[in-house]
Amino acid sequence: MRQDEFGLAAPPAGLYDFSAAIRSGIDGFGNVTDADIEQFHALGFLVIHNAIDQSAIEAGRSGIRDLILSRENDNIMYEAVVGERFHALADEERLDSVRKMMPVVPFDERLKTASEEAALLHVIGRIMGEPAALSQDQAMLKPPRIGREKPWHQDMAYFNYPSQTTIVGAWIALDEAKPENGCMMVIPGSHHDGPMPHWTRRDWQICDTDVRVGDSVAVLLPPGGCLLFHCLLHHGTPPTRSDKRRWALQFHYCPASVSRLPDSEHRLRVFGTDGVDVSC
Ligand SMILES: O=C(O)CCC(=O)C(=O)O
Repeated sequence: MRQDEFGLAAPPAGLYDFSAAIRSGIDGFGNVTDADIEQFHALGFLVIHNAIDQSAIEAGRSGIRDLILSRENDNIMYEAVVGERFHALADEERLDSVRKMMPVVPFDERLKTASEEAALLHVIGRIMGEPAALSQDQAMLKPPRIGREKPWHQDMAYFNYPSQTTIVGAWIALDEAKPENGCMMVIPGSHHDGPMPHWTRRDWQICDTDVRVGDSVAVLLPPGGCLLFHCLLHHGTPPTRSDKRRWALQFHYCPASVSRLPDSEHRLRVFGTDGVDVSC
């Protein structure tokens, strides 16, 4: 397996191809038309710019900042290259060492407010054909220079729900997200392929050789932009060596009438038994 400059497992060369990119988006949730909803079902995603305004962006950033700096927060996953040094870092270094926090909504009113944004819930409800309920919430961060990849995967491989459930992810950029600093990459229409086997490699992921790299598209987002995506859409994010921080909030919503399954038995049967005890 290839290694990166930190001695960690690296993606094969060419796994993230930035030659195709989406730079535009619908201007605000209020302008999502019925044709856009149909497009979501056809392509498995929708890009919205100005999904949240500047004050909501600032609120999201300060909510995340306060959680990272809180010494009582047990939900922090820091970069492997930082390791146990994390606990002794000064505040500014700490901010640029965290990869993920989950959950965040129960611990910060500003992030809870972001997850309950009425216009967002309304669009997701239109996609699902019924009211949406929050099922998972995360801060997804790529620290400058060291942010690791999230290999190609389907989010449904991490969720214990009946197979036909349409769970929708909302990935909201708090910083500009582009290929250099690890933006989201998607394979349009791949949700129609159904569940793919996942394997424990660099993560719980689709096998690198099963990724249709030539069909992939980078989704460039300005701060406040949002990618809505289907839980079976193939997606991932490349590693970053950029000096630019990439912070995002990620909320997953399920149809309010659907309940989580009591255990992972069904999910492992569908996606493969490597996935015991994983969380997205
Ligand atoms: O934000 C990232 O880097 C990865 C997000 C993602 O694809 C996920 O958590 O499912």
